[in-house]
Amino acid sequence: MISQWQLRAAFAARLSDMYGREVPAYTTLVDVSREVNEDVLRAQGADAERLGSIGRVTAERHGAIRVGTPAELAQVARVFGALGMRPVGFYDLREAAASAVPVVSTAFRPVDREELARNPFRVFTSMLTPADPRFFDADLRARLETFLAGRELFPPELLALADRAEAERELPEDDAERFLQLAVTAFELSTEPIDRAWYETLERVSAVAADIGGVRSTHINHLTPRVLDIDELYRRMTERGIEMIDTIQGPPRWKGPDLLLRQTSFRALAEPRALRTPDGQVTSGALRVRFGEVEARGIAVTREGRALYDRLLTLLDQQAADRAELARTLWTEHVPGTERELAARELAYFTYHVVPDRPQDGSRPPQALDDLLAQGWVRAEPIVYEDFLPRSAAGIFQSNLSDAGSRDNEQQGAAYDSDWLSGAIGREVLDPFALYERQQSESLARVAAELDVRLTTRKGAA
Ligand code: OOG
Ligand code: NI
Repeated sequence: MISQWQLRAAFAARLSDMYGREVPAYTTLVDVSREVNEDVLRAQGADAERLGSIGRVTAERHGAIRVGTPAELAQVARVFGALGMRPVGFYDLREAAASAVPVVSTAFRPVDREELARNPFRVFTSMLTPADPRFFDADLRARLETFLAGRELFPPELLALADRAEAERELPEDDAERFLQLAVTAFELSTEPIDRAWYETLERVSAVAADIGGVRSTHINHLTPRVLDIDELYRRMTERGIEMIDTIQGPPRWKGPDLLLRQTSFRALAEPRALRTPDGQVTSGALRVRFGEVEARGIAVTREGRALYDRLLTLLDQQAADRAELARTLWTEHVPGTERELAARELAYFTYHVVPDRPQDGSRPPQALDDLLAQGWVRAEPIVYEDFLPRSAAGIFQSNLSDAGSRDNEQQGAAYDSDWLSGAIGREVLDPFALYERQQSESLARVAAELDVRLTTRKGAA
């Protein structure tokens, strides 16, 4: 029997092989990431593994896919459900991007600590919003919805196998093999000729809309390795002559702990695609949609920590000066520079563990978490951020569009939120903060039980 996490790991590995054949620059990105990670590990030793073992980090990938309708998203949820991945978080990129990015997104990922440690594969999944009149008028919306309703992204056999794997949490070897083949194929770039006139109609609104609704299948848009020093990665890729987008999205490089997520990418490459012209001829054209992204992950922040991050971004937006320099200054001024202080001010999430060789002089442990930490009874381990950032995602989308597209901001946008998405796909879209919070409070409960104390934190009882 092949268990869900084995299916997930195998799927991620096969997708990586396929994407490497499709987009060779991705293989370069993976190679350079591995080199950087090895160098960081050599230079920093155990510290380099504070946010994940080198085994996890080396295998770690996130993918990005884009679909057209709630029905398609519900099918995606079944395929990833088979791999033990659940929808987490709601990202509205229509609001986060200045240019036309008419999608809302969630991320499918494992949620349990052990599952994440086994294989943390996640997929940022975006869904087109044809009902949003800022992008699509009534006529285009109707044509788009008809087109989307007439295509099939996932064969019924794949969905049936997925449902079985989700219900039974494993598959017999032969079925697992079949499932993996069908699942990987579903995300392969199709060779079917694209209706050029239709694609161009959508492209005038948004290149993202064309990539999703202009073709009869879906494909992996990018696959992202994790790197331990993204500034160094950026430098080495540039040195190799690969054109990177001009920024690293997310928090700045600074002296304090790594927080949240930093991402950058190389520019989308022209790929040959078959196009059908209005007179029915098939010609060979080229489309630039798929790119290579890389990320560095930091500590998960609490709601308060996130509010602070968003506030600093707003401050940054108000300035025209050198953003990178200013971001560093703002962070140094406003963000605590140590894990201890981040934890004490409840800005970031940690798990707490009783130190096995704690003082054994017969003294009773204190009740305050601060004291337990200071006196060496308990240590704190940072919880890694497993999710995404809407502004960064919008920046990544945007920096890879050659044209801003068109949007009519006079129109009232169609409303979508996390609850809507849950209803549309028939599964609860989970709140990432609640997931981190639970990990932290479970660890505190274990500490309290092991030491037999009534724990107090700065804000009161734990
Ligand atoms: C997704 C862009 C956002 C990320 O990691 O934030 C993204 C897409 O291009 O489909 O990949
Ligand atoms: Ni991505």
